[in-house]
Amino acid sequence: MKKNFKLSAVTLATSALLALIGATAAVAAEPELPVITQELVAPPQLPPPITRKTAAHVVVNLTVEEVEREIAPGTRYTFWTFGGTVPGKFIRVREGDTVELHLLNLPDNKLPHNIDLHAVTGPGGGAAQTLIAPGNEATFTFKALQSGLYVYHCATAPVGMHVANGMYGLIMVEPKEGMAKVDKEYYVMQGDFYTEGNYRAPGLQNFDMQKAIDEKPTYVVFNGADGALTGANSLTAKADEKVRMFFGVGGPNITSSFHIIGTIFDKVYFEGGTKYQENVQTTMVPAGGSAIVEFTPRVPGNLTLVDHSLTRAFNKGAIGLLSVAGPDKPDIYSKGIKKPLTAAAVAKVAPAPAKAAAKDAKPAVAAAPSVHARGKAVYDSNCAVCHQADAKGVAGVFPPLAHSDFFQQRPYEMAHIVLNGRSGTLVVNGQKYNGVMPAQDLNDEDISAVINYISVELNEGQPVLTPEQVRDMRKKR
Ligand code: HEC
Ligand SMILES: [Cu+2]
Repeated sequence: MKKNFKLSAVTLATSALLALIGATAAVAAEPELPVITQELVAPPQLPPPITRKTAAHVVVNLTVEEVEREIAPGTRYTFWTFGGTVPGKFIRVREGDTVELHLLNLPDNKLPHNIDLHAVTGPGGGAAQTLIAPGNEATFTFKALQSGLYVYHCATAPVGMHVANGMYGLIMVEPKEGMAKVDKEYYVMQGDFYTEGNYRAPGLQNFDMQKAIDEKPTYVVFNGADGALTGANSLTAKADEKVRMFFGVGGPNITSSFHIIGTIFDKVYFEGGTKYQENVQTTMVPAGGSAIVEFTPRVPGNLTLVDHSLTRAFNKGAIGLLSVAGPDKPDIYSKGIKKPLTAAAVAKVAPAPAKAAAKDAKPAVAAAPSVHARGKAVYDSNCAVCHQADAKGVAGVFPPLAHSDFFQQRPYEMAHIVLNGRSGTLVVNGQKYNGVMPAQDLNDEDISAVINYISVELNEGQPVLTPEQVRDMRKKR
């Protein structure tokens, strides 16, 4: 089986080479290919683009290392790695190259491991040839027949566990004509991790097989740790530089909705293949898959890498930063202005029902809906952040303002709370609260409008307050 594969690979390679080189076909067959040793660097860095125009015999020495290190600040985990890093060391070859892969399983490791490269044409992708116990070295060769960005991973049983512990990386098979020049290249992979303790629970955490089977990751992170690409580890670029990111998902389970907040991908070589889509916001990358994204930051500041399945980003670690340096460009991105709404501005954007009624009505009648609109605007921009957009609150944290028995008992007194803030215990609809509501910096009209809005629209009550009454309350304070 192995022999057959090798034979046919050589035949194919020879004909491919001849086809490529055409007239200058005096070029040698495989045994005479120049031998190059693959340079291995730690992610997010990777070997430079290939400049040679002919095939080579590339020797790759990958060492499996089982290492204990932080998965989050103060949380340790035992990773299994290709080359000591998660993701494993990036391999970069050229279409038509012969790759001689050496896998070393260090004597101090506890388990057998192997490698399956998706860039290989042949059953198992090298898994059988490289399955070795600690203290051994395995070697096999394959011809990189098809260009693309491919995932490699350990394929030793239980495979899901080996991958979940960090055993994956990327191999780029560059097309024969090479890749377009860019200013910066980065290497990022997303992976899901399953620990017995909760997210950021301190100490050494064991792998949790049941959580893995249930596909309920404790961590979803870039480059093997919460914070691997933030703070001092942030990626960097200058405005107007062309950035290429080789992005992969090791998994074992979770598909990424890969997005960078604050930029648009100029090009996405989706699924790591040879075609690209332009002007993309978010690209979906499956477990065991990849994408090459290219973009050009234009203005200074932080771009944020996320899995746009956002609780993974904000609650499981899938966040990275790319810090962009350069001068401000207000024509592309301005700093913006914020100011309170005036009654006239609100009247302009008053909802349709008011307009219909106002058509042939007297001004006095039209005033009520605009006050209502103002109350809603004040609510949306000042209260909704805590009491929620639907005013139902958050049980035990922020009391509801809609259907609040507390509010309904003395609605007019609620202006005191808005003016002065409130803390201490309080019971709304039978639920106890003990929070802090900060005093709201609003004028008399706004306070009257928001209280009347809450009373009429959210509690089936009457308007209860005029701006003058609020002004009097303010004086008494
Ligand atoms: C920063 C969060 C926050 C904001 C913003 C906020 N509130 Fe509150 N609010 C609270 C908390 C917390 C309580 C409960 C305080 C306590 O436990 O004593 C509360 C209580 C109240 C209550 C009494 C309880 C009830 O449910 O009837 C009213 C009325 C109220 N807020 C109105 C408002 C209005 C109107 C606004 C906007 C103008 C607003 N709040 C903005 C946090 C907030
Ligand atoms: Cu393994």
